[in-house]
Amino acid sequence: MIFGPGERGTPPVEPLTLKILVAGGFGVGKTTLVGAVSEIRPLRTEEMLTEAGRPVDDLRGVEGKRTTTVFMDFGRITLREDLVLYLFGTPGQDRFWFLWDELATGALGAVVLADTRRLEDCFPAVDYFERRSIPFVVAVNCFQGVARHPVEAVRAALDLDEDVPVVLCDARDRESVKQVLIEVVRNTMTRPSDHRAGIAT
Ligand SMILES: Nc1nc2c(ncn2[C@@H]2O[C@H](COP(=O)(O)OP(=O)(O)O)[C@@H](O)[C@H]2O)c(=O)[nH]1
Ligand SMILES: [Mg+2]
Repeated sequence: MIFGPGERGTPPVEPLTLKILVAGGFGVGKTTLVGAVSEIRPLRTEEMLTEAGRPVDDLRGVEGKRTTTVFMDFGRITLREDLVLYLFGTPGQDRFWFLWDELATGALGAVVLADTRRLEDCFPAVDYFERRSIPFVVAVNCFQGVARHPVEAVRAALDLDEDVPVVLCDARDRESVKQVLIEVVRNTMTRPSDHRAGIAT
């Protein structure tokens, strides 16, 4: 026998790969979340943050430096053998919004991370995905392990549609983040969306 019993009659399938964005305000835990679940060494952005701290004018004339779709976190997680997610953490600083459109291309779904102490920080991300009809899940990062506000209060404060899931998570915890991502996939798959066309296999 060339093939093992489990492989008989089941040709190997190329996994479905989905591009997922991770957005939210500065310091809300995006880098932490991507790092918690990624199977590949996450591309860190510390050096970019240094870059970000410079006066904007400093970037003039050195546009070459912006090769940097690197102004973001990147990670990969195999949710199932046939389902792989590529995670792209979006930059939190307003001045990098010009990168978002490029980043959003082909994105099937998104996580908007929220910190209930600074809920307003995620308004721009919520707006952005609503306007582009990219299905998203709001994940409340429970700093100190506690939900300060019930999920329904967060929903009301963000004025979310009924069909936008709001979940609680700990961005440092792999299992917790996995649950969030499973919710993102479920939310993406159950919604008819033009973005489905962006699925790459
Ligand atoms: N206590 C606690 N700290 C967190 C949590 N998530 C992130 N942090 C910390 O918050 C800070 C900002 O997180 P980071 O992932 O860099 O935020 P980003 O700007 O959204 O990428 C870091 O020092 C993290 O260690 C959390 O769930 N609980
Ligand atoms: Mg970060």
